Amino acid sequence: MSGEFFPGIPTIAYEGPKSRNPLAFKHYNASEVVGDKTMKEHLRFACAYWHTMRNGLADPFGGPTAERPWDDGSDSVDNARKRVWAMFEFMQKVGIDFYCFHDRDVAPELNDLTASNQALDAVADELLKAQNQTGIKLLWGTACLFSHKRYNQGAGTSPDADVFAYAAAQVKKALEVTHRLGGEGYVFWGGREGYATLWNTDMKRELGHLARLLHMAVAHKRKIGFQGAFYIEPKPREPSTHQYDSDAAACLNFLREHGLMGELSLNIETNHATLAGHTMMHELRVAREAGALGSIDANTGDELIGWDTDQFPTNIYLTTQIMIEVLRMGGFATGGLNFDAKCRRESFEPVDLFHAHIGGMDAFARGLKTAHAIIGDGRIDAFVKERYQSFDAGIGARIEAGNATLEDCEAHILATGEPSTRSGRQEMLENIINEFI
Ligand code: XLS
Ligand code: NI
Ligand code: NI
Repeated sequence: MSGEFFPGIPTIAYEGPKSRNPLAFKHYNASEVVGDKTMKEHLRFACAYWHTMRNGLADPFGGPTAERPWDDGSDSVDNARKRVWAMFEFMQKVGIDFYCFHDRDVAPELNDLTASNQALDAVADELLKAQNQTGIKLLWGTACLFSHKRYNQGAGTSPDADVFAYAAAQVKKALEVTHRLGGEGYVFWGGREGYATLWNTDMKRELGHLARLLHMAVAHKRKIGFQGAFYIEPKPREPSTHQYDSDAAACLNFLREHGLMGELSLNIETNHATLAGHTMMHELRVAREAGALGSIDANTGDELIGWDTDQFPTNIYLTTQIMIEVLRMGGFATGGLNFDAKCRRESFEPVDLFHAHIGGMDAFARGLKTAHAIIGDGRIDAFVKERYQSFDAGIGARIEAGNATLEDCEAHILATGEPSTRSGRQEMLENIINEFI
């Protein structure tokens, strides 16, 4: 492939921790083996089409700043086709093997559904060509059900059945295109599936409709033979006051209530965890322990700004915690680490896309190695195991097995007296973690 879009920027190489070259990896060494797999196989990085190619970097106080010389700014299909090659040149140079997109990132929304679908097909032809030429694959696709004016009061949860039907038609097409491109997954992020005020909202009906949309998608998936995974992505608010998929626990409850458990797993995003008032590790743990951790949107938020600022992850504690949860679930199956992240408005040059992704990849390489070392060391796991050992025998084992009654517990305490509790040792454990970072 020619270096037409990012001239002067080489393919990014691993140069090791002593390198001072900003356009090199210091820690991410794709072929290096950590445990049973290479870094590349563990991390399964993906690049987000919407941020990398389509985000002009505007904020609520100012317009776009991003310089993207290959983009003529038009909504033409030709411009959309050209962007495909800029995206793939970028991914090849930075060494990322997967990408993710919304229907409306890759192709323009035109006058009606037929024209929009045709545009999407035309760009999909180009994407397929680029995939075949480079070996880059689609991690997941999705439909944008939140930008167009018609979705101002939601898509699957709109009070208007015609809007629901439009959203369903868009999901149908996006799913078919994802299937055609060999996508390994498909994401449902309920961009505006929530409410601005309860005074105009029938919450029960809206939630029922959202479940119908997902059941329709599951049925269509079977019909067309799409083998990829379905994910639901929690986010508590923004743009709505409340979004129904507010966190991992709420999503799991929704899936269980509507008979969708097993059909969808979760795509957990760091900045959304922050907005929900949780740590990323909490969200991942909740999803993993329900057997429903599917994929990750790897970004981070600014703790001082209450928005989904979608920054690149550079914090080693964060990436370590994430990789501990990923390793404990036995690694990704169809999922991966999708950089759902954008450069800052101040970082508007094309080369900044490289610095951003290099930083995220290096941070995750360190997180992977650190997590692997912590698990291998075993002190944390041994501590946790020991902490619960009173449930391994005696009254504890009977409680866990469901063989103890309130009377049994009373009899036990009458015989043994006041329990002697032990320290949780939080500080000691935090010190152990710091030995590895
Ligand atoms: C927005 C979401 C979005 C999803 C895909 O906050 O993170 O980008 O990942 O629709
Ligand atoms: Ni996301
Ligand atoms: Ni987000």
